Amino acid sequence: MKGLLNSRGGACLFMAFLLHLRLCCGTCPCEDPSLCNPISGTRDFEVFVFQVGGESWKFYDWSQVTTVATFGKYDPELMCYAHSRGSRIVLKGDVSVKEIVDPAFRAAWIDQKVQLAKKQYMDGINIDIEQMVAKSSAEYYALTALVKETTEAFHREIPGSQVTFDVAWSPKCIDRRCYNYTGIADSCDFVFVMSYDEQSQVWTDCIARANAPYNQTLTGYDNYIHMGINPKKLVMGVPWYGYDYSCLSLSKAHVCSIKEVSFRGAPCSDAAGRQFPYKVIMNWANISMSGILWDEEQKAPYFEYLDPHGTIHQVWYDNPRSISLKAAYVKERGLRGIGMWNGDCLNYTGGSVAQQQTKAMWEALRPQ
Ligand SMILES: *[C@@H]1O[C@H](CO)[C@@H](O)[C@H](O)[C@H]1NC(C)=O
Ligand SMILES: *[C@@H]1O[C@H](CO)[C@@H](O)[C@H](O)[C@H]1NC(C)=O
Ligand SMILES: *[C@@H]1O[C@H](CO)[C@@H](O)[C@H](O)[C@H]1NC(C)=O
Ligand SMILES: CC(=O)N[C@H]1CO[C@H](CO)[C@@H](O)[C@@H]1O
Repeated sequence: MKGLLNSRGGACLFMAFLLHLRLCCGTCPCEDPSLCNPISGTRDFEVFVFQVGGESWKFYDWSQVTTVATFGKYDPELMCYAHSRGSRIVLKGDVSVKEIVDPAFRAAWIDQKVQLAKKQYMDGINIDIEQMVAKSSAEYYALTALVKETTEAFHREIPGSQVTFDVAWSPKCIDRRCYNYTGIADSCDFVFVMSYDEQSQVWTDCIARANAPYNQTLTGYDNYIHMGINPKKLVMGVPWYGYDYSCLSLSKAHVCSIKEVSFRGAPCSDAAGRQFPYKVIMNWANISMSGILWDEEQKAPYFEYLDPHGTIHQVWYDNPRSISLKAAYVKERGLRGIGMWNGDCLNYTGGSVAQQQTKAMWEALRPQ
C-alpha cells in the first residue's frame, strides 16, 4: 500500500474515499471536524450516564463521564461536546425478542443500527431489552447471538466502538428475564447492572422498601461474579430517582404497608409506588412530617409526608450517603465502573442549595 497515494490511482482512490465518507455519513456537524472521529481506547474507570433528553447534559460533571447513552432525541451538539471531552456517545438498542429469533432479521437490525451510529458519528450502542425470556427458549439463544453479532459488527465497522447490555440487579431470572448472562457478558464490552427497581417482585411482606437496598444490591454482584463473570465486565447502575408509596397503614416503627400490585408472577411490587427524580424528591423532603430518616439495615434514606387528602406517603430514594457506600463496593470489588439512571434527574438550574445537592450526587460516584 505504501506509495499508493503518490500515484494518480491513489489520489483517485482517496477522492473516492472522501466521497464515500460524505455519502455514508453526511456532513460533520461539529465546528472542529476531527470531533466526528469515533472515540477509541478504554479508560480505567467507566462512568456511564443515561441521558433522556433536554439540555441538562451541559451541566454534567464531564470530568467523570466516559459514556453517554442517549435515550432521548439525537442532539448533534451533545455528540460534538462529548467527543471534545473524550467521552463516548452511544445509541439505544431495543428490539422485540420474538423477531430476533430469525437470523436475517437480526442481521438487518444490526446493520440498520450500525448505519445510524455512523451517520450520527456515534461510538456504539447500549442494548436495553427488558422483555421476558424463558431459560433455554429460542429467544434465550437468539439474545446471546444478537449481542455477539452486534458487538462484532460495531467493532468491525466503527473502530474503538463500545457495545453494552443492560441486565437486572441479579441474574436470578428477575422479572422473568432469564438470559445467558455469562454468554452475554462474554459477547460485549461490559454489562450495565441496573441495581434499582429491586422491589419489582416482592414475595414477602407487602411493604414499602428501598429502591436499591445495600445488601440486596451487593448480593446481585456476588451472584454475577460467582457465575464466572469478570468484575471488569460489570458496571454498577445506581438510581438517581426514588419511589413514593401511599401507605395503607404506617406503624410506629415506620413500616408502611402498601397495596398489592402483582408483577410478572409476584404478588407485590414497587409498581404500587410512583417514581420521581431526585430533584423532585428533594423539594418534598423539606415538607415531610418525619424529616429525613435513615434505614440502617437497607442503608437508604426515606421520609414520610401527608398529602392534601390525608394519606400518608413513604418515600424511598438514594442520596450521596447511600450511593457512596455502593461506590465503595465498586472500588473494593474492582468493578469496571459506575453509572446511573439517569443523568437528568438532578436540579442543575436551581439555587445554591439545589446546586450543592447536585454536586454531591456526582461526587458520590467517585469511590473514596
Ligand atoms: C451461554 O452462551 C455461551 C456463548 O454462546 C455458550 O457457550 C454457553 O453454552 C451458553 N450457556 C448456556 C447455559 O446456555
Ligand atoms: C446480607 O444480609 C444477610 C442476611 O441478613 C447476611 O447474612 C449477609 O452477610 C449480608 N450481606 C452483606 C453483603 O452484607
Ligand atoms: C430546582 O431548584 C429550585 C430552587 O433552587 C426550585 O425552585 C426548582 O423547582 C427546582 N427544580 C425542580 C425541577 O425541582
Ligand atoms: C422546614 C425545613 O426543613 N425547611 C428548610 C427547607 O429547605 C431550606 C433550604 O434547603 C432550608 O433553609 C429550610 O430550613
